[in-house]
Amino acid sequence: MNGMETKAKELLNEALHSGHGACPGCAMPIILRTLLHALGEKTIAAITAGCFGTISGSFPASPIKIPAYNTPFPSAGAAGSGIRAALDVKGDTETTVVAIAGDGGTFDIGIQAISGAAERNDDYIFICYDNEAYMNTGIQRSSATPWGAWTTTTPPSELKVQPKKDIVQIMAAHHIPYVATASIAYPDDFVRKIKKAQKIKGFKFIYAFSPCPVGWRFPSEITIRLARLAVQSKIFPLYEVENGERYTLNVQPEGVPVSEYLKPQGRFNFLREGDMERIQENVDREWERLMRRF
Ligand SMILES: Cc1ncc(C[n+]2csc(CCOP(=O)(O)OP(=O)(O)O)c2C)c(N)n1
Ligand SMILES: [Mg+2]
Repeated sequence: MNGMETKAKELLNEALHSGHGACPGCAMPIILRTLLHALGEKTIAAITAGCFGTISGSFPASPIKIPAYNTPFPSAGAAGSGIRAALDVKGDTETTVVAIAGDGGTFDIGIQAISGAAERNDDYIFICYDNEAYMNTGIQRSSATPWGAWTTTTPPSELKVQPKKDIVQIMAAHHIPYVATASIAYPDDFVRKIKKAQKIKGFKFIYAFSPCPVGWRFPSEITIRLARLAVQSKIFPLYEVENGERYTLNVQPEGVPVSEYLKPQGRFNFLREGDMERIQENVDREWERLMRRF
């Protein structure tokens, strides 16, 4: 085989092909590619309405190699449980089931089915990709939108005043075998967590940070840098929680000022005097609260 043929074969072996519907600079194709690489092709996905649904394609055209079921907005949790149950009836214990939903489909409308699946300890992986708003329908705020952010439903005169919901603690409080946060800026850590989750029996929750150039108003070439700054400024800590009690910190942040992460994003252009300091104090307080659990 010559070099071209080898390259072509490699591309055909990719579980995510080009031609997906993501915007330039979107974190999701990177999340999806990482996920599919780590899980392998013996995987079935349930994907909610949201940007991920458009990226993974509309029937009959799909850029992903694995079978995927597009679910209604609230139903990724229920679909994951159902697919697992159907495979169990068929005696198929080999296939990995993964349910994928955005912050809206997880924190908000999807939470009851996810909580139910977690409580029953259904055997599949749930991935929440958090782009901190309802992006697919036009950047409306969700309960994952951070304090002080602009969205189309939190205009400059009424920026978000509620803090972000702490979904990791909510899921850890279900005492499921595995909860982990993940970032595309730390791909080895991301892959390790997916592979680890795949080996554990029961309900696994992986929470992936997903910067969105369109909704957060930043240039598409700095997606990975922002993802890294979120970790290094302690805004998005990388850690694992096993059985609701065993905490492991995976990356020790440098403690970069939050302003370095916030300033490149137009959604934070409307912060008033003193707001930046207020966000910094809040991040420091949350970090100390989290560290007490380790
Ligand atoms: C019951 C219901 N309400 C509203 C919608 C419209 N809708 C489709 S996707 C979406 C937002 C999804 O937000 P999120 O889960 O954060 O995913 P993102 O679009 O950000 O990727 C909404 C409101 C719907 N499909 N079903
Ligand atoms: Mg979203």
